[in-house]
Amino acid sequence: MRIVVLAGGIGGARFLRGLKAAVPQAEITAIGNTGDDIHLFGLKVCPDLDTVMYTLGGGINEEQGWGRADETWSVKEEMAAYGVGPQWFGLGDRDFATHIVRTQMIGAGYPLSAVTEALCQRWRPGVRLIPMSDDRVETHVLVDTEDGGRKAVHFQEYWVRLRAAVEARAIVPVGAEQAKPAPGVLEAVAAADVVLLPPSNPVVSVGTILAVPGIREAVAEADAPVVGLSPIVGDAPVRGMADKVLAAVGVETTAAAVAAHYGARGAGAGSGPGGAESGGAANASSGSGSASGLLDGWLVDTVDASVVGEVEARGIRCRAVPLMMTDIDTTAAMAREALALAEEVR
Ligand code: GDP
Ligand code: FO1
Ligand code: CA
Repeated sequence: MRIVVLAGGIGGARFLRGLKAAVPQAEITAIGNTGDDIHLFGLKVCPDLDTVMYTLGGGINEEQGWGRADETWSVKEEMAAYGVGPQWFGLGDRDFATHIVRTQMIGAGYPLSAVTEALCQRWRPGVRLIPMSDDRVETHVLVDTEDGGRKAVHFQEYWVRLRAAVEARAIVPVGAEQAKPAPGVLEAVAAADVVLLPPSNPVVSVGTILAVPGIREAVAEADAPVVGLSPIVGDAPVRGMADKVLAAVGVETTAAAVAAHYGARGAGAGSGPGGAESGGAANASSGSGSASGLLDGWLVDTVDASVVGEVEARGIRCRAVPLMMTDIDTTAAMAREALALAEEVR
């Protein structure tokens, strides 16, 4: 079975780990979000790709969910001693090596997809990890300034330095419109037996991937069923800042509203990406020109069972099952439920 997953960082990575355990024989392609990428200290850092690679390859700091296990911080301390920042972004020594290899290869002319493949030869994540694009895309967040104006900050600055404590007015995936899907992305979606939207951030992870022209259309038109798992449980993101960035695109923080945002396949996208009601917010996914939504099926957590009828009324098959990724077994059970729902709607 060929499974394609549009993956962000922690949510995507943990789901993929459960999916691998659930269907060890499957050929899994993870299409990774690169909108979180940032250039620091002259190096290219790809947080979501690395989170997937380290999580599946056994190198992740489990408690944190990002960065390397057994990390040390000498390089960062030495940089600070030279007065070179930023201090607010935690790059550890082991992680630095990844960014040095990546930046060196890009400097030598290799595209990010080839670099990612090379890095994965060490980590052997057991899935094919492809960045959404080889072209540079950077998610920026529009925030208010003290003098009553607005400014755009890099997503990492919004999340890590500002701790998402200020309101996000709009989300802008800078460069997405000009970006092309990386080699293999559209082919993988077209050849898939199932496409899964994991419990990743619907705006700054999945939304950014879908903002690369061609990817959203490929998913909407895939022969395979498309099933998503809600990243919102009990009207709250389990972790992270999904509530803040959903508000920026005019979507409520509920499992039902996220389903409506993605929209039903074959129907108008409702409030969702590319839909007429996307509110003019500069969300990644607006303006694609495609009328169709994305979902055939949607899983919500059992605490959100009351929204099943509302989601089904939109033409999306919906089931309520436990969606907390507490360990690999519970996550594998989630993956099996998603695949069972895909069979139901096929
Ligand atoms: P990021 O790039 O590290 O932010 O990770 P993703 O975009 O892949 O996933 C982040 C999203 O995962 C957050 O919006 C959370 O709501 C969601 N999430 C994290 N842990 C869980 C979980 O155990 N269950 C569910 N359903 N969602 C989760
Ligand atoms: N998240 C933090 O909250 N603080 C950090 O200092 C930080 C550093 C960092 C370095 C490398 C990396 O791959 C990820 C890192 N993250 C850090 C996580 C990252 O900012 C975000 O969680 C994701 O980009 C959100 O999608
Ligand atoms: Ca991310």
